[in-house]
Amino acid sequence: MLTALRSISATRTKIKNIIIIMKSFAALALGLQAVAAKVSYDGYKVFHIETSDFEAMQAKLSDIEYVSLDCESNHKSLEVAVAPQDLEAFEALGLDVEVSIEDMGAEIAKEGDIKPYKARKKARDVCTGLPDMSWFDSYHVFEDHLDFLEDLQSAFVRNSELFDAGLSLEGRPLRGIHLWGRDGPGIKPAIIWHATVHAREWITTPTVEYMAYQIIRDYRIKEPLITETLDNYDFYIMPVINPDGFVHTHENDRLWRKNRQARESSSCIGTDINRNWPHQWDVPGGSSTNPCVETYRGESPGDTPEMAVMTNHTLSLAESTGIKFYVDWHSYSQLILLPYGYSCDAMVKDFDTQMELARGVRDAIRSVNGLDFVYGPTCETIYQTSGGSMDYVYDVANAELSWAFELRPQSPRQGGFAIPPENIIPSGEEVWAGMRNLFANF
Ligand code: 0X9
Ligand code: ZN
Repeated sequence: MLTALRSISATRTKIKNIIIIMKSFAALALGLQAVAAKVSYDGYKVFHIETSDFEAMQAKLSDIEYVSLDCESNHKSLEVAVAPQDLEAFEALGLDVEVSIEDMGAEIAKEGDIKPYKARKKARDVCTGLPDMSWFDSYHVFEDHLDFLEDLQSAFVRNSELFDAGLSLEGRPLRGIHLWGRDGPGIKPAIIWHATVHAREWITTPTVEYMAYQIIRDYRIKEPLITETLDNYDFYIMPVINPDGFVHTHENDRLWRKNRQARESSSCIGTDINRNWPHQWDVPGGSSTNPCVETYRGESPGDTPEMAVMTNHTLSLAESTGIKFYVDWHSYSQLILLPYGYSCDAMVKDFDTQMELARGVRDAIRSVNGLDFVYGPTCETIYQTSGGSMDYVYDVANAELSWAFELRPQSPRQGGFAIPPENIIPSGEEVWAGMRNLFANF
């Protein structure tokens, strides 16, 4: 009997070992695959194409392998990164183009090394207990952003907590930090900031982290404006609301935008979460019904897992305390965007007040590093966007202000989505000045 048990247990151990070995091989294979699958943008050339017929131009480019880097257009132009092997075919089209970036790979290389965030407790600032500012010297992987947020929170334990609003499709947390003032949590109207819904917009993540850091630092030193602001509003800051896409930009494709959802109808992956909000979702012209396009809206309103998480979180705050101010942080092109996205005819009720506030923010931003941000309603200022965050949070969640920002740089010529990490602190400083100006005028 004992022998039988022993032999069963020995067999189990053997099986376990075999499984471990198999798993290791699988992991190795996956690892190799991940390495092998990483897209290189070396030699990709970025072109700016002016056009009076956006769709016809897209059709002309149908045989060319390119990545769409559109960001600033009224659909009067396209920004395309053309693969090196297709450059000849592209040039043969004889289009009237301008070169924005000679080599996309070189721009990505300028983003520098992704430094690990090992420091944690050891790298605290001795006075404030906050993480060391060296965090902002480089870009970081998703897991490190989770750790950084934890470290921020532990420097402000009595006035903050981390929250997971829910999980992404691949099971990663949509994590945020909730900050409150004198009267405790969940009483005052909400200020909600989302960043990195578009995975490749890397500057947005550390920029909002920088501002979270400033709020904590300023409240702790009793800086008057931030003390008053945090005593009157609760902040819910979520630096990465598209974690699967973000991980994909690190591991596979630096220029990935959407989430990582597969669809039965197509072999193309990914839904643009910022076209999936369940409000004015099917207004034609503001999104794509084609799963292969960067602005694919999904099969039905709100059918991404990330959206279920965000609407749930946003609506629960709308019902409990109300929402004072929402921002969806994007990059690039230096814009302050107001509702509406879905229509150029719809106008917010307090248009003049909002424009006045936006002008103040624009001026405050300019006063820091001299950068110009243009402000105005989204549809007119950038292009039509249906199923976008700001329209939902304004109309459905009844936020008093519901904006989007496009952070630095202004143009693709300056790197577009890929800008050196030396931009992180200046970006944080300028929009923080913008936010302070707004808080003073709320
Ligand atoms: O197209 C977008 O979603 C945003 N521009 S980006 O180049 N970063 O992709 C504009 C978003 C503005 N609209 C809303 N947030 N609704
Ligand atoms: Zn974006």
